[in-house]
Amino acid sequence: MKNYFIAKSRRLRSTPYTSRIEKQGVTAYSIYNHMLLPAAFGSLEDSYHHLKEHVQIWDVAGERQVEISGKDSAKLVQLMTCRDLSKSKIGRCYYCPIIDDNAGMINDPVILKLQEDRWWISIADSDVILFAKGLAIGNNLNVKIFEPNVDIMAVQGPKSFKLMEKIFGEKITKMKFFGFDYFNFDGAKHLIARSGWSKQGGYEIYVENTKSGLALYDKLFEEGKELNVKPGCPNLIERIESALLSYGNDMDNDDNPLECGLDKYVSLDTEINFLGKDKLKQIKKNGLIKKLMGVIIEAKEINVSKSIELLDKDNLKIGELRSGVYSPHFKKVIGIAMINKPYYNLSQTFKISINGTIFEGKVCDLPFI
Ligand code: THG
Repeated sequence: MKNYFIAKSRRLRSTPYTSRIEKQGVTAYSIYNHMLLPAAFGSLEDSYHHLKEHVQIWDVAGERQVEISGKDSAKLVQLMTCRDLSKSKIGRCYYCPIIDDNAGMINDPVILKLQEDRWWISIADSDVILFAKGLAIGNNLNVKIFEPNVDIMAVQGPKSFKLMEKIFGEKITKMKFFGFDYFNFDGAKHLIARSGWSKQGGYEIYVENTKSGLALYDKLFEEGKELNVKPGCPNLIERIESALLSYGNDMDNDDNPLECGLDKYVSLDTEINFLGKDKLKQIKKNGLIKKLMGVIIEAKEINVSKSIELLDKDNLKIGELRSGVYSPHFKKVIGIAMINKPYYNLSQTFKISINGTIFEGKVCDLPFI
């Protein structure tokens, strides 16, 4: 497969860490929220094994924040998500589907409650700020909405706890999953959450003070030497094995949160008011016409840059593959696919054409591991 260079420009925003990761050997970029997101540091498989054993520092500044503050901020944030935030607490993160009036997915961010009237929506790759502003204007809400200068770096992997303890002390190891707190470094206060887009454990540092943040970036590498720290990025193999969904890849505006298996984050039985609530109730009553499932394919290689059809033995389309990768754990290709009714039951088999060759596969549950 031929690869192409990214023509950098102001529109494809750099991050404060870009010059550092380029010295450290980044080999591929993706674009996320109009910003450079590192996609590889050499071999994907080597990075996967390293992430599962050691600790990595990730430039995930592309996970931009939409700050919503003001008297009606809680009302607006709730209007945007089907997850019940009425009992949400300051100092906690919440994984929340954002949906439109048709219950179609707009985004699947992590929402941080900073104060009763101040929130950060840590977005996946779509322009949530425009949706939020439109809703605020249309509903006459008293809110301020903007993108603050926050550039997240993630510390991920089993040794992330040891590394962060070396710098911030024992207190940081006591933080609960999806909790956040403030920690001082080099004269600045940093919001640090126990979260991240891997299932290997770790933290996300929401850097507002760039100077101190860059000093912290360097300190993490210095202190991490004895823990075999390396630069890294969200890893396609690890995230598919763990079934961390990727907006724009695994799901988009044509899918609703129930089809995406996000039932845990859908509250239809409380009094909260959110866009698409009636539509979701109707969808639930009628049953799903498609569902996001895992698939295992008897192949050793795949590159998914657009949906690939999955066919049954009579060549009828049963669904489409949306992400896929060779998994060293299963020694096969695994993927995330949208499977149509009535085929979304376990062990349904299918055929798939990868680069002109037909392979067999079967449907399975998510997550794989
Ligand atoms: N961290 C932050 N912002 C983000 C992401 C992140 N924005 C973009 C993108 N990632 C949003 N998508 C996800 C998807 C899954 C999770 C987080 C963000 C996640 N899910 C856990 C799971 O599925 O097990 C836990 C969810 C829960 O139980 O609350 O972590 O990574 N800042």
